[in-house]
Amino acid sequence: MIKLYDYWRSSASYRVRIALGLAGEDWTTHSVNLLNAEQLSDDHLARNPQGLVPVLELDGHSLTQSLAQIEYLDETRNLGLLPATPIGRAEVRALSYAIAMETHPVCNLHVVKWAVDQSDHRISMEAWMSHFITKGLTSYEAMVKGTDFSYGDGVTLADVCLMPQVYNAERWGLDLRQFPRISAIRKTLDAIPAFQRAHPDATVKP
Ligand SMILES: N[C@@H](CCC(=O)N[C@@H](CS)C(=O)NCC(=O)O)C(=O)O
Repeated sequence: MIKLYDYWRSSASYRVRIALGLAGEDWTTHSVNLLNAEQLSDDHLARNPQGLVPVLELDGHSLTQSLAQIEYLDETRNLGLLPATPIGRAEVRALSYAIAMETHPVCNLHVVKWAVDQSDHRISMEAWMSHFITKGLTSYEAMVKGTDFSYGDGVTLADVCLMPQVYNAERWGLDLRQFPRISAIRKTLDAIPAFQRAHPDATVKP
């Protein structure tokens, strides 16, 4: 059985849950409670020296980094999350990285908490999140290359990265109506069972 070490509200874990669902795989969830710093326990550091979730155990391997895990699933389960052409793959990766490598890392809890502490609380967590998520989604809105999906006519890696960021945006109080293209894509993705099953509200909590 596939094992996913995850945390229900972790965006990176949410991405992998979507990909597992798209692959039609079943998995067991092993919750790593970030609020109790379980990601820094000896057991978890042995699984991932970076002290991050998710960790995915499958096919006799233990994988870290959500995009690496998703690309592994894509290649071994033929999910078609990346287009067939080099330019298509470059464009989908650009959308995916705009979320996963620009927006998400600066909104990671340990980053934000450090900024709040260092500023003696002159920076609030809400203001930081709102600033960086708005910046990230504003760029994404201008970058999308599809109407119902982020790119073309089907689900790609970009959509898998987008939905957890949308969840996070709403969690921090952003009004998504300012992003009409993202809102339309979100409506399509909300109707897909793999996206529904991966949603934090449908997931095992610690
Ligand atoms: N680039 C990594 C990011 C993973 C990551 O940031 N995970 C967060 C949860 S979404 C985490 O474990 N944070 C723990 C912490 O901040 O201490 C990936 O895509 O897997």
